[in-house]
Amino acid sequence: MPSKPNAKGGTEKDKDLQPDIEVGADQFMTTDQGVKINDDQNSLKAGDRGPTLLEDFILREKITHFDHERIPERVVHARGTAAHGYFQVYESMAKYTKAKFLQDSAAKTPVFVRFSTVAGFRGSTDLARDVRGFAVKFYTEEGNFDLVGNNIPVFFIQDAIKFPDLIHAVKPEPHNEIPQAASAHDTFWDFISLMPESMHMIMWVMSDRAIPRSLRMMEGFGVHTFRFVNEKDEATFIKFHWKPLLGVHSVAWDEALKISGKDPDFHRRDLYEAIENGAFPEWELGVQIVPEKDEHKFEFDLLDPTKIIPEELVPVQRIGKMTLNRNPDNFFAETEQVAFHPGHIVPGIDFTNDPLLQGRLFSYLDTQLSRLGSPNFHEIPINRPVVPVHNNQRDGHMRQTINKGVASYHPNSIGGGCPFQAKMAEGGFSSYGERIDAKKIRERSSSFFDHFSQATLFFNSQSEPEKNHIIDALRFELGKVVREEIRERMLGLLSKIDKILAEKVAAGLGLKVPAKPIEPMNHSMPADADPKKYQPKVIKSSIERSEALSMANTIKNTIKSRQIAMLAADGSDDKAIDKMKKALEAEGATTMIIAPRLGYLKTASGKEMKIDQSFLTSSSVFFDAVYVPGGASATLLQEPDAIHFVTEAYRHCKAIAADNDGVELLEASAANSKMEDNDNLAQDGLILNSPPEAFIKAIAQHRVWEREKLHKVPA
Ligand code: HDD
Repeated sequence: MPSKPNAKGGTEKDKDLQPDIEVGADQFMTTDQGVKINDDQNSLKAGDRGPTLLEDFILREKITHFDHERIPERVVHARGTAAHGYFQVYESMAKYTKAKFLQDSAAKTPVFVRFSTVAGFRGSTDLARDVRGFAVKFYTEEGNFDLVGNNIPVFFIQDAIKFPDLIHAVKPEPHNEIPQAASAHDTFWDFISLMPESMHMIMWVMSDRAIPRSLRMMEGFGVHTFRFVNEKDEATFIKFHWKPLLGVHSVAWDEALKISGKDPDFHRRDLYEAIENGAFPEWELGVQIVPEKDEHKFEFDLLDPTKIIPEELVPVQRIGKMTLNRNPDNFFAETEQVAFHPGHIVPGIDFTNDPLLQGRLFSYLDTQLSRLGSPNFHEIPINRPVVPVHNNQRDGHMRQTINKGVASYHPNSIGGGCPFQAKMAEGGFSSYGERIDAKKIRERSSSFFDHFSQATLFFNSQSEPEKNHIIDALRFELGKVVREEIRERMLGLLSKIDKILAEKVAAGLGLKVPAKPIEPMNHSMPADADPKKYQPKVIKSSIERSEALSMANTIKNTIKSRQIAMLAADGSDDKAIDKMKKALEAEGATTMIIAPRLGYLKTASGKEMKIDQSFLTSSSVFFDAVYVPGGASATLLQEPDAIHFVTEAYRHCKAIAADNDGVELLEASAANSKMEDNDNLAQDGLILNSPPEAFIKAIAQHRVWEREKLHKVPA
């Protein structure tokens, strides 16, 4: 059976990790050989001022280990953070799949999830404009299943052979290693401008999806079409989705830039603290199911990873829930050493011929060999399955398993034929018997040649503020490109998505949209190809808008785990603070007192109140909303940082509440412009002298993006 929580509420995987956990508390310090150390302060010397002796095995061991502490970072997705948890299916999916972890709604399957950015190095900022990796390792009773996805449902390229080109283009440029964790440079846009197949993904990456508010507030996607296979060996096509129960939310670009400087670990910290505070992030697993007979029913190819299946065509069925409830004990041992691989599947799940997926099936095992240094990386505690492993793989660097017996081959008679193969009825994996009758050919199917219709669908599905953010992002990114011909090529491609989009971007760049995109438009073609045959196909999508594509339509009924700043100083109204704090915390939010200095403040009723952060150590960009109680306006108005705090929160479209003379701080800030000529301030997220409920409602809206119409960020 899959794991049931053990006595301490842990999963099978938690139990499996127990023997490898080391705690030094109340223990003697030892060498790696277990010898107790008497002096860890001084090396062994010939006389107290003499040379250090080579004989000092304690010194040598310690320094040697230190010298080898680093391993290569991931070539992509180097920057990441992870958490443990479990997955539970809502009801049996036996009709579609025999995968055991999708059968029993009482069973909890342990998971380990790593979120990441793609382009930046290990130490880069969390808030870079980038795709987020969303990799889930399910430790099932039939072995590990890895769903190695992203927070964007499509990809830049259609064939894995282009992946090294894509990554070389986006990584810092090779001559000067600039810029870090950014796509806003010539090599990236040079490549993209020659690859029209990337246009759909570009729309997503230029949207606010690429700057999430929190890793807990983003969707996840398996991207490729996979297969479910049931007991009768019947297959269906599947797209995997993760839907966050907190909704899908992002920060503003100006915020992202500021957070990158003020707290580059913002997402990592947010995930860690949410879990420590018991606000466990949750996602529902969704699937879009397409019967095999419908494979060719769509105006796009199911095997093309640059396409979604719009939810209007095939709804997403929510089949289970994942909860992340435990932080790793050791970043290196777990988060750094975890090794995902889309090729790790279990009976009941299978691949399709998506050429991007097929290439990935080679890459992951290969990259782990150089990153983790040995074919035995599956034995590292975080990677090993919760079921026993028996096979004839032997030896290699760092082998942990002590295989008994002399027969390390199959068939054998000496070992009684063991380990033996499992029949399918015994859970043996057998690949789905897809019929293939084909000529070997190095080509791309013409069914992959529509590069614009879904880019247009995405753009059309966005709210006005979201569209403006895409335009701003493109102006920024292309504005950082030095070579003008690259900008012009991009404007040509953008005009194929939406004329107004292209014109607005062009205006920001001081350019005109070229009358005709530069031909041939597609450089991703074989040397001998006829360019005419490789031109993108123009298809009009049967769907003009898709609600699910806009974050404006996401869940906005909760403030769980949101961070609220309360600006206070000596004299602040403690009763108002307590009332607001209680109401916000009852809804699952976290509050912090921010004041001109650290220490304690004296409240209106003479009490001492602990200050959590000062204006110097904190910033409005770390918070979702701001509250200014009455009582201390005279002091706060003397603090330019307090006024700036409110101005910035206002310009970043956040909910702001104030009571009594606290309102004066808003009047001294950028919010004042709105207050002069607006009698429906609550709609604008400004909650004055109102009960906490009104503030809670406003915070749940996440942002009042409409504010940008009048007053754009930056603050
Ligand atoms: Fe990949 C890592 C997701 C295309 C080659 N990839 C990696 C990770 C994620 C993805 C989430 C980080 C896993 C972790 O946290 O350790 N990759 C994707 C998605 C793709 C995709 C959703 C397209 C749909 N990737 C892709 C292609 C190739 C690779 C086409 C190569 C042909 N990816 C790798 C890799 C990495 C990797 C080089 C680097 C580190 C690692 O594998 O473990 O093998």
